[in-house]
This record gives sequence, C-alpha cells and structure tokens, in this order.
Amino acid sequence: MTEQGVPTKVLEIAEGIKTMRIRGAGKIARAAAEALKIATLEYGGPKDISSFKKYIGKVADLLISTRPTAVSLPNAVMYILSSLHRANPGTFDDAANTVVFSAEKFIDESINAVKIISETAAKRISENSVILTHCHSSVAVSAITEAYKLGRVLKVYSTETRPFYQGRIAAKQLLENGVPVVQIPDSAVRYVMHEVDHVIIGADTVASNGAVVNKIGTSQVALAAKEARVRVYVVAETYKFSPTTLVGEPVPIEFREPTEIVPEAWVQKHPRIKVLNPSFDVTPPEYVDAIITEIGVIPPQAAILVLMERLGWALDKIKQGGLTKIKFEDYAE
Ligand code: RUB
Repeated sequence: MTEQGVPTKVLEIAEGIKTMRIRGAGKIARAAAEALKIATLEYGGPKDISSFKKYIGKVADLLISTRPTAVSLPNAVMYILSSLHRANPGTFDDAANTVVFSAEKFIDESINAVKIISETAAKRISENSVILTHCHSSVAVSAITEAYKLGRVLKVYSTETRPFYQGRIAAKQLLENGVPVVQIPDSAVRYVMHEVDHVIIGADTVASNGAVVNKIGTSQVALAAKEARVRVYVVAETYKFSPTTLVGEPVPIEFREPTEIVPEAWVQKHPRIKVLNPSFDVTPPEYVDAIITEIGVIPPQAAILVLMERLGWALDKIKQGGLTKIKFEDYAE
C-alpha cells in the first residue's frame, strides 16, 4: 500500500500499461478492470460510500492517465464506475461488491467477445488465403488462428511494426499456433500486397464516423490494400468504439520517446535532428471493408449504431454534458 492508499499492485498495473509491458487495447482494458477490482479488495480507508467512491474515482483517473489513444481503457473504467453509479448502493459492502462484480463481468465479456469475433471473422476468410496483419492485435491473431484451424490460411505476412516491433509478438504467437508466417519490414507491404487476399487488423479506437485508429502504419497498409483491391477487415470489440467522438472530440494520438526510433547517442551526435514518433494513425472509413465485432459484421459507417446499442449509457452521460472531459473522481460522486 502506498502513502496515497493505492495498493502497490494497482500502481504496478498502471506502470505496466505506461511502459507497454501490458499493451494492446483489449489487454489494457482488462488490466484496468482487474486493477479496479484489486483496488476495491485492498481498500483500507473509511468504510463509508462517499470515501470509497472518491478513492475508486482517484484510482480510475490514475489508470486512464497511463495511455491516451485506446478508448477501451476509459470505456472499461466507465463501464465499472457507471454500474456503481447506477446501483446506488446503500452500504460500503454493496458498493465494493458492485465494483468487483462488474470488473469480473467486463473481463469475462471481453474474453468472450474475442472468441465470437474470431469465429465470425474466420467465416469471412476464403480457402487458401494469404493474409497480411500489422502490429500485434490479440483479436487479429485469434481470428487468423481460427481461420487456420478451418484450413483456410496458406500463410500470413506479418509486418515488423517499427519502432516497437509488436509484429514480432504477432509472428511468435501465430507460429506457436502452427500458422505459417513470413515476417516483412513495414516498407515491404506494397511489395507483397498483390499476393494478399485479406488484411486483418485490430483497433485501438473506432470513431463514430467509422474511422479506425490503430498502430502507426495501419493507414498505409489500408491504402496499399485499397489500391490492390484487397479487403481490409478490422476486428474490434464494441468497447473499442468511442462515445466522445460523437460530440466532436478528436481521438488523442500518443507520441512516444524519440529513443524508440534512434539511439540516444545518435541524437546527441546530431543535436539539431528532430524525431517524430506518433504511435497511432487514423484509417478513414472508406479504406475499411468491414468491422467485425461481437455483435456482428458491420460497415464502418454503422459505427454509430454500435455506439447506440452498446454504449447508450455513455451517450446519455454525454447528453448531460458529463463525459466529454472525463474526470472520474468527480463522476464517481
Ligand atoms: C497495439 C495496437 C493493436 C490494438 C488492438 O498498440 O495497435 O492493433 O491495440 O489490439 P500498442 P488487441 O502495442 O501500442 O498497445 O486486438 O490486442 O486489443
């Protein structure tokens, strides 16, 4: 337990997300839900609802401050806090049970969503397909593996995904699942695209207009696919859809350290050099053939329907003016 009363394990999860030991939008969301559960079980403050809500709001703010782009993170936190808000608990025990229950429910539903998406996506992959994937999306890996088990995947081109090389994680996991993988540099995407049947990628955030925010380079992959008339499928759980984009909030793009791109010594040797390291980019809806979610296969333009169906509670909050600048410490009250 730290001085501020936040359990060490929770701080470790927050640090893990920040330093990308825990990464990928789905994993981040589940880790945040787990952190709220741990924070509740290890709460040592006064056993009244108001103190508990203040504390849990503080933990929520800490968690969502770790990485800005994947909306799965605030959506997971919001899912749990809004259930606390709606339950209107009469005792501390009721409040604590509500948080633990909805954290577990979020994690279970999230894992189940990945399973449903993978089964759905596998049906869209034709026999003997060559697939290209970018970065490491656990949903994309799972969907490709499912299709492979059905005997539909010939091989997978997996990009390195510079500068953090998440593509190596995708390649490793696919290989472990028996899928033949060819690792390529990001710059070889257009070179191989004529051989590719389907591009399958994950998402960090889907905006209300259907634009997909994913690892840097995704929009170039989609551009090359469109030129070659190759279908682009985005596999994404519904908690990756962003309610705040509906009221015009842009999706914040994370910029990471220059040293991920060039070594410190090189920067020191060339002090006038500037390095730009955006971690995500935006693929417009026209470059996406379908978004495969746990509630079905939709055209990106139908993102608004997903928001209404799955995140209606968040939209209500937005209408009341409460969610555009999320500050959970106030929201939990
Ligand atoms: C990971 C990334 C992934 C999405 C989806 O970025 O862009 O494609 O998060 O992943 P980072 P998943 O490595 O910077 O977190 O399907 O696992 O949720």
